Amino acid sequence: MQVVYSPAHLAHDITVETFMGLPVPANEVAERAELIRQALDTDGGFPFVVPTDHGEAPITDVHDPGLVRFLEVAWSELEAQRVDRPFLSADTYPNRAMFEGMSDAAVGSLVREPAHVGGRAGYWGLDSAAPLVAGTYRAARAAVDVALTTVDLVLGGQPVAYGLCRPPGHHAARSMYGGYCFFNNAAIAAEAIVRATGERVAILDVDYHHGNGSQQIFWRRGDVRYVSIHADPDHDYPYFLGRADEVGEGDGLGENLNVPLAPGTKDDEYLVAVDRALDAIAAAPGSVIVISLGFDTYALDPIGTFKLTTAAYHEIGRRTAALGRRLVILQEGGYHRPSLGENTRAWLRGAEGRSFEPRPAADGDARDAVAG
Ligand code: SP5
Ligand code: ZN
Repeated sequence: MQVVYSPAHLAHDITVETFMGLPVPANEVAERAELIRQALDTDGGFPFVVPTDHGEAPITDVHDPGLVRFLEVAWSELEAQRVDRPFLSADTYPNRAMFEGMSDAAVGSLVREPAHVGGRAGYWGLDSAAPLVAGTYRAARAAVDVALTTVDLVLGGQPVAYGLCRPPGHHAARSMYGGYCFFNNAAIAAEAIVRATGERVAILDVDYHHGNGSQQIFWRRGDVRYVSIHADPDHDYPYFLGRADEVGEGDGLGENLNVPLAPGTKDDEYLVAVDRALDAIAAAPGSVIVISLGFDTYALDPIGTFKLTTAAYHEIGRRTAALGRRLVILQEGGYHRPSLGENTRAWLRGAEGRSFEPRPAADGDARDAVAG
C-alpha cells in the first residue's frame, strides 16, 4: 500500500496545550507522525509518495475563505499585536447565550470577526486545546495536500492508499478549527472525490472522538454519508455533537449515522458497532470510502477510555476492506506514542488482506501487556 507523507508537518511544532485552563504537555505532537512513518518504513510493504500541491480551491470547496485567511495570518497577527505566548489560544468565544433573544438576522449582521487576535481565535475556534504556532498553517496546508494526493492515488487505480495527515482534521467545521484540527482533511478528500467521480462517497470515522466537523460539513448533503463510531459525547469531547439522534436534515436526512459508545468499551462491543457502521455504508451506492483513522480508541491512549487492542485494529481493517470498495485512509488522532506505529501497521495490513505479526516490544513498552 502506498503511503503519502510530507515532513512539512514538523512545522506544527507543539509542546504544550491547555486542558480546562491549565497548561499540560501536548498530545498532538510531531513525534506521532514520525513514529508512524518509521513503523511503516521498517515494515517494508509501504512505499512512500511525496504529496503534490493542490492549491487552495479544494479547501474553500468545504471551508469558509475567512477561516483560511485567519489561519494564514494568525501567527503574524499575534506577533504584530505583541501578544507574547508560546502558542495562540482564544480569549473569548461567542457562546450562543450571549445572543439570546436576538434574531438570526441580527446576530448575522452584528457579530463579526474582531481585530484582537484573542477575539479572532475565539470567533473561528471551538476550544482552547488546539494550539496554533508559527508553522501551523504551513503544516495544515500540507496535510490537505497529503489527503488529496491519497485521493489521486485511489482515483488513479489503487484499491487503497494511506495519507499520513498531521495535523488531523475531523473536528474542523466549515467555519471553525479546533480539537487539534485546522482543515478537515477527510471532508476535503470526500468533496474532491464527489466532484471527480459524480458518485456518492461514504466517510467512516473510527477516531475515538466524534468528527463534529465532518458531520457539520455534510449535514444537509445527500451525496456524502457520514458514519462515526465514538465515545458518547455525554462523557467526552466534543460534548455538544455526536449523539445517536443526529441523522442529518434535508437532502442529508438519513445520511448521518452516529454510534456513540460508553466509556471503557472493549473489542467485542466495538466490533459489533463496526459491523453496524459497515452495513450502513454498504446500503448506499458508491465505490470509495474515506476513512478517518484514529488510534485514540487504544487501551493505553492517554485521552481516550476505550480498551481496543492491536489485534482488533487488524480485524477492523480487514472487515472494512471486505466491503470491496476502494479506501482512502487518512490519519486522525491517537496519542499513545509507543503503540502508534504498530497499530497503524496492523490496521493497514488488515485493509490489504495481509497478515499481521506484532513486532517484539522494546523493554519498558507496556503495549504487549494489553495488546497480546
Ligand atoms: C483529532 C483528535 O483526536 N482530537 C481530540 C481533541 C481532544 N481535545 C480535548 C482533549 C481533552 C483531554 N482530556 C484529558 C483527560 C485526561 N484524563
Ligand atoms: Zn480523537
